[in-house]
Amino acid sequence: MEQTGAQILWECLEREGVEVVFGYPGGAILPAYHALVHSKVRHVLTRHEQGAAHMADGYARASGRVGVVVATSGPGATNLVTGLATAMMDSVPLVAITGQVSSGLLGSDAFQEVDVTGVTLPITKHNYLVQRPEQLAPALREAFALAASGRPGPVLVDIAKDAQLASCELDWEGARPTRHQRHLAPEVPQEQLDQALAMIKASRRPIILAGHGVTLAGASDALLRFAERAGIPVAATLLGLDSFPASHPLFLGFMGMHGSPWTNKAIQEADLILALGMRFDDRVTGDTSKFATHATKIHVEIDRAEVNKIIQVDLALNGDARNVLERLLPAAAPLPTGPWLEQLEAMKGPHGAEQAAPWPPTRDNGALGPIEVLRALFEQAPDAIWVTDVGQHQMWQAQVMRHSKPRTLITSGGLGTMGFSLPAAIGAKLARPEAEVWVVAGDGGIQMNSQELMTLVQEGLKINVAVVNNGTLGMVRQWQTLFYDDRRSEVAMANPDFVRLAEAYGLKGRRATTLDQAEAVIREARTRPEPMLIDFVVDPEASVFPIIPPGARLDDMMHDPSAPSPSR
Ligand SMILES: Cc1cc2nc3c(=O)[nH]c(=O)nc-3n(C[C@H](O)[C@H](O)[C@H](O)COP(=O)(O)OP(=O)(O)OC[C@H]3O[C@@H](n4cnc5c(N)ncnc54)[C@H](O)[C@@H]3O)c2cc1C
Ligand SMILES: Cc1ncc(C[n+]2csc(CCOP(=O)(O)OP(=O)(O)O)c2C)c(N)n1
Ligand SMILES: [Mg+2]
Repeated sequence: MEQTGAQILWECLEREGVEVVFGYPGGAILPAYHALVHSKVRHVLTRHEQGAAHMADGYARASGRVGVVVATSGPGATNLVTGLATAMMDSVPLVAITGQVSSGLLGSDAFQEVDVTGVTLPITKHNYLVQRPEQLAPALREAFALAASGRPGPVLVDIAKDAQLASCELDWEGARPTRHQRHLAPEVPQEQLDQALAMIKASRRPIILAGHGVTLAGASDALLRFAERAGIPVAATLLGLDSFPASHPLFLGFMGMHGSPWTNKAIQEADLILALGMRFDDRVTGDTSKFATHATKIHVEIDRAEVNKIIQVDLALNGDARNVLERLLPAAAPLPTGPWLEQLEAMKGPHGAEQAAPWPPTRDNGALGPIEVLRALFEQAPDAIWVTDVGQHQMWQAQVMRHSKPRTLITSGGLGTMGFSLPAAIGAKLARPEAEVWVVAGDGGIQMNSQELMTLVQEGLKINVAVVNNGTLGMVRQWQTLFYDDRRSEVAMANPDFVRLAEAYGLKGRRATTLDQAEAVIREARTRPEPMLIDFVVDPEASVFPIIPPGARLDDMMHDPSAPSPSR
């Protein structure tokens, strides 16, 4: 039976197991929206295509499944660009479907024509321009396979309007994907595993660096068993923070620019580094020429292009982190790491309960301390999914909260996209309806996609939104304070009344200016059935410490000059 390209599109999505897509209609994608009415796929109408892309991203990060976003040609498609780049940087599996002008008009500057495959070439894993209905199923099946296989990432399928309108028979079997096989995880040879085991066995001060790839590989359980069996402490990148239980005695905490001093120091003093699914981002290494110079380095990494890109390693295990760990496990034996673990415990001192050491919790000026707000949130909702925006509040969240399960921290790490959190949280809630979901955003970032509050209400989602409102672009202000003579250039922001803004959209709005109020409104937000936005009015002068100054060594951290001397 012949079907239109538009009908084939939705049937392919259904066969791929897609339950929900996030999108926004327009001229060149109208045939697809016409056919959508007969599809079982749920469509979430957003208020901006950027929001739709981040929702698909949040959906994917919370579930491990491929997120799907739909947009029209021209401005619809260009509005996806930031969302695609965000997903690309953090290895998130997405399929973006865009309408395109009819094939006969391509290249003519037709109404709402943009060369979307050209624009998105560097920010997608692959992309397709479909000009005939017969090309649709092969392109879509391959797009899903590519997005999810090997190192995940976004794939875009641009569909000319005439290909949506014309008809053909759907040949599902004939559209079986093959190209993704080149991206599948290579099998690590046994000799290399044996080499790794010998290196590990010879070490006395080993450390595991757990990254996002641990979660992507579903390797958290294997990591826990391996670390426990061998007695190796585990440090985490921002995107790896939820890959290992933070309350575990072997957990060393957050590494890198705003990580804890003992974690960074441990990396510098280690004699062996086992880096798992992390890509040595510059926020993680500090000065690369002085990074962990005493350590033998093993890198378990699925993407060969990441090996020896930033840090030269002694042994690369090019493959899947879970596969590698599960194959290492049977031969792993307890190492004599007792003295090393004792040394690390002593370095942590009394602050070891948190990922990092943000001293002091509150400046002594009577203002509500942002760190106290993050602590109060975490104390009341330790098992929630935390979806953070970008800036100081993002770093305090990472320092303070202690995740116990994978996929409970969703944040834009590599691109650092302000405006990410609210839409990503909507996607996360749709992926995990049973989970408690919180947004933690700055006053700047929440205004970058605040229109999605309406999507949240229209979809009837219970998500709470914490705005850490310091009345400023805090992270930029902090860099101006510390590294640009405290000259404050374009960082003070006039904000809307966030409580009334929330209420205009149909959420409950509350404000907290003291810790008592903060604790009470968090309690209220958690017990009310409807979504709530809380405006936490916090100290505008607080900075995130410790911090590695630009260009400095990993363990050459700057501490809060006003803080009491910590156990560094
Ligand atoms: C304001 C700000 C401050 C920041 N400060 C810090 C900081 O102090 N510390 C910090 O850590 N980060 C910080 N970041 C985040 C940082 O920029 C990076 O995003 C982060 O360090 C990347 O972590 P990652 O390498 O674990 O994850 P990714 O960048 O997602 O890399 C994952 C790696 O795992 C690989 N992989 C994927 N799947 C598998 C698999 N199945 N098996 C094996 N490998 C796999 C991928 O190929 C990739 O190389 C900050 C970000 C912002 C916005
Ligand atoms: C889209 C985008 N534009 C600019 C930046 C640069 N930037 C990084 S943090 C930051 C300030 C964020 O301010 P706010 O959302 O209020 O959070 P705070 O740092 O105050 O917690 C800016 C402007 C960015 N990361 N993303
Ligand atoms: Mg702010």
